[in-house]
Amino acid sequence: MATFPKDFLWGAATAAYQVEGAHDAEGKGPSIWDTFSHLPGTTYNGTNGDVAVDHYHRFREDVALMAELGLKSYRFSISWPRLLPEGRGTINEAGVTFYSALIDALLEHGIEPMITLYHWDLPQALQDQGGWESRQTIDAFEEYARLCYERYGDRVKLWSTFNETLCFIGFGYITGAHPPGIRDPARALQACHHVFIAHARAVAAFRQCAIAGKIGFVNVLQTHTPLDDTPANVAACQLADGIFTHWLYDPVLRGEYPIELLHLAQSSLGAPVFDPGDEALLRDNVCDFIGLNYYKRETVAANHGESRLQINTTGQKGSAHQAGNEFGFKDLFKFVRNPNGVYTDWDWEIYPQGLTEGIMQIKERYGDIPIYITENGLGAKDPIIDGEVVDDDRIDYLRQHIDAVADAIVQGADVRGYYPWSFIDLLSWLNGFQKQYGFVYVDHQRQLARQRKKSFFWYQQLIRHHGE
Ligand code: BGP
Repeated sequence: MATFPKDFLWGAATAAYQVEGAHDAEGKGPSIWDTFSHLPGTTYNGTNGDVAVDHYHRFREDVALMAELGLKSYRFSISWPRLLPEGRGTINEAGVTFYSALIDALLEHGIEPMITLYHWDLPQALQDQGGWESRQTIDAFEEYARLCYERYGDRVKLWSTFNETLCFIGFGYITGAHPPGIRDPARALQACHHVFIAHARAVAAFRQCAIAGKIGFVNVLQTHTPLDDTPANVAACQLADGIFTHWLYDPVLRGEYPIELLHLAQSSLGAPVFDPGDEALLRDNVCDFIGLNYYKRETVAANHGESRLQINTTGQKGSAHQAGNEFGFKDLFKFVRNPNGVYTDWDWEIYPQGLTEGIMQIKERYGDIPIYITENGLGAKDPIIDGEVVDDDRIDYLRQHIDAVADAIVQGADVRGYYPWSFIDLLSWLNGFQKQYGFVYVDHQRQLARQRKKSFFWYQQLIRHHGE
């Protein structure tokens, strides 16, 4: 019997800001990433998505490559300020038409579109009015979601509301490395709560509009393991699970926060504050499916030192784990090097088994929820030999992780699709263009010419044989 279900979706993923470019074309409004990336010192070597890989103008060429690759599905995000330059109100029809044409091109090639409504590029106009800390952004998100359902709901069946609260709230409001660059845990919790409410409202609207499809949420899946079995490190690891996983999955899959952590947060930080009706909204609008973005596991130890919130954005191996430099929160936990681990140049542990373990942990806590692996991939500086991009390490990485998905399916998990990150080399938020993930190489010295990598042909064969 074949491991992967007959209609399993072999896909690939991208996000608007990282591929589209055309940052001010045809009526698009600025997003917080347009503003932030233009501030000195915010990104790797000042890179930004002004042009990115110009997918906005080259999407037909890119979709033709997706078809050649044999993709069954393509996950992409919509740029909110391209549709609604002010975040709400006036509609930019040129933006609406762009995604409509993209969807049609995908469908013509038999590629199922999977839309992410929010992959971090909030309209700057909404940030100026408080961003996710303001409940008005919840109303604006519902308006934006309804516009997308109205214009694309006749053709698109797979939708997710948000991508990775852990990253855009964590980096945006705790470490300050992403816009809006705030460092305040209480404000982070309140902003995050508003995201959950915006999600619930968008799910309710989806069901009201009777869209013939499914709607979910995409989260980071990061497995944690204690450095050793000392009680302090085991407790630190449980806390990391609670904050990085349960806090972010429970509200969208169970319709409530993990209660002990909620009480702890409210008593120590005074957040999140609920409005009347919030509890019912969460309870009544849980997801149809969950999207999991898996890259790495973290080894966890108790942290008796100060908070350190830097990550490796240079690709200089080992820098994240130098003594005293480890990412961690004072008195809570820190992420340390696993002495037996295999790491990428960005100090991300390569641990395929963690994908099986993580999927099974989700199944155990949340029951038989349909699962899509919405991101998974290797960030690397790919070797070029005689003009060919020979990304053997990426092939090894993906092969092992696809095996890990197969193991989870054999163990009874309902995994319905796998979307490597990324379809094409694109802008990494803080790491510029040097951290490559794609099946397709983009030559920045030759007018962004596309070139198939070795992994392209490998994945093409894998899809042809349905992963067997
Ligand atoms: C996820 C994001 C993606 C992508 C990926 C790789 O967190 O959803 O947008 O960027 O990580 O991350 P990075 O580019 O930092 O290596």
